[in-house]
Amino acid sequence: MKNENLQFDSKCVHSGVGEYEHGSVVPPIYQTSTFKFENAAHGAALFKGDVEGYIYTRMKNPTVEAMENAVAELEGGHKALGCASGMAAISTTFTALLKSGDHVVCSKSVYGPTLTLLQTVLSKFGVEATFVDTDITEEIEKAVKPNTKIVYVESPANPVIAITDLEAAAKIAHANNALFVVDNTFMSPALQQPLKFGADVVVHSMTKFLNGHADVVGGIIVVKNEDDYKMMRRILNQMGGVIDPFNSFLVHRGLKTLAIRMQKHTENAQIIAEYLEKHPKVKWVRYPGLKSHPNYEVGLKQHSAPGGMISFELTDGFKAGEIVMNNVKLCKLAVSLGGVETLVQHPASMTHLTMGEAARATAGITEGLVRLSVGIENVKDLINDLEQALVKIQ
Ligand code: LCS
Repeated sequence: MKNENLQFDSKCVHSGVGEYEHGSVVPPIYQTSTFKFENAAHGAALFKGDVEGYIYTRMKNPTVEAMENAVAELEGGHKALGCASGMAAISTTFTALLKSGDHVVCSKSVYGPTLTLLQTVLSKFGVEATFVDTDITEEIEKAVKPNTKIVYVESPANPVIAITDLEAAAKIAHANNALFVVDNTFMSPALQQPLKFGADVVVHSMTKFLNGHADVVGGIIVVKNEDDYKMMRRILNQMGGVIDPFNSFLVHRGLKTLAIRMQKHTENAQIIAEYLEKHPKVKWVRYPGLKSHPNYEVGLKQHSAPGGMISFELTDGFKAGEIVMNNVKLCKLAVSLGGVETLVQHPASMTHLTMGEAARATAGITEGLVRLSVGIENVKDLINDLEQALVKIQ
């Protein structure tokens, strides 16, 4: 049976899996840096591209390729390129698609290092960026210029959970001959597939939901056609930020439970978001599953469920945030997200520290904002833990 005829949860289990020696049901880990040629002519033919095969793991490796094929299939893309981290995927994408004199329209609220990459590294090579609230579609329209080559968004965005209308953003990008690139880390293809809404390239930090077990750092770029794939593969090979076979194996293993994990993350997060929204110590909650989310209706068009990420602001700002973070016991105080365990963090002093206070303020990252990556524990235990921490606020 062809995988394309399968439902998404079945695809999670079977994508990227082929036939292996000894009847192994999972792809073996080809933990090798290089591959032996049959003879000189075979080596030459491989380098010329006249025959299919493996040369060197930075260029191509069967374990990495199996995982890449799985993610490409789940995102509905043509092919994918495994990278050493989410930032390697993002920096490789920008390097491959931009040249000096080009302009990028980017969400104000994105993962801090993505913003600083554009501001401090790519700017050195003559790339200019404008940061806008992409969840307000007109802001994208206003920011686009004749030299805009990429419209770049995270939706929902890290950490304010802003939702951009993907279809509308894609239309604006394409009307201006620009590409639309989406970081789909917060939703994963189990809940949102941006290529269906017009994205040209999808990137992920696989460190998060795709792997799902907080034991891998990895990234991926998903593309729509063979020409883009070949061009990106060349750049990734030259930049060198590839993922290794063992981490690819772990991600591929994690993918098998992606659908069921995302379902449980969502179930728990919805209950917790509703609990927080009613809590007297909580000023506001941002969660795509709450009607109070300003782009709740946009979310319904493009994701099948609201996911596992919540942001909230405590009534007493920074100090109260500190009390909650120092008192949670089951929820771990740690950055990163998307693992089976619930993590809590404070963006202003952690993930978004490097942006600086002014950029945080314009991105809506208030000093008392707390971000919760809801895990798959029993939700009663999570609420008990949050409650005993919240009551400590005077
Ligand atoms: N994109 C998003 C949306 C992210 O949240 C992150 C990391 C990245 C890209 C970069 O991925 P990495 O290179 O770490 O694999 N986000 C983190 C966070 O919120 N806390 O720690 C890392």
